[in-house]
Amino acid sequence: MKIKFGSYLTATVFLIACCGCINHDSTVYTNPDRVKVAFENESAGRIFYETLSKTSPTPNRRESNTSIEIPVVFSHHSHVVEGENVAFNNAVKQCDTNQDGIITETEARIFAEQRQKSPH
Ligand SMILES: [Ca+2]
Repeated sequence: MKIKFGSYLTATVFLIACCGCINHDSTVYTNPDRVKVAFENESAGRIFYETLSKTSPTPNRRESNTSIEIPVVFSHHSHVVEGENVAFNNAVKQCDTNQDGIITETEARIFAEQRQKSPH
């Protein structure tokens, strides 16, 4: 009986010692280069940038958290923060419907209407 008690005690101490044994926290900042884009005219650029500034996600909405845990043994927490360029690149991708690298005034107006209906 003494041996069994000793084994349980050793196992309990081992498990307590291993709590959070492997713990990894990371914060990743992503801010890729802005995609190159041209505007058909000044009005197209103005409409695009005004719409982007009004509907761009706030910094808090550009963050995501991921956690992976195996109780007692392993835990990993990842925090991803997206920079301003991510929102810009997504807006260009949405706005430049024919993907020719030039945003026309028509595309900018359609983009503005879409963003007004569904901001993000
Ligand atoms: Ca285009």
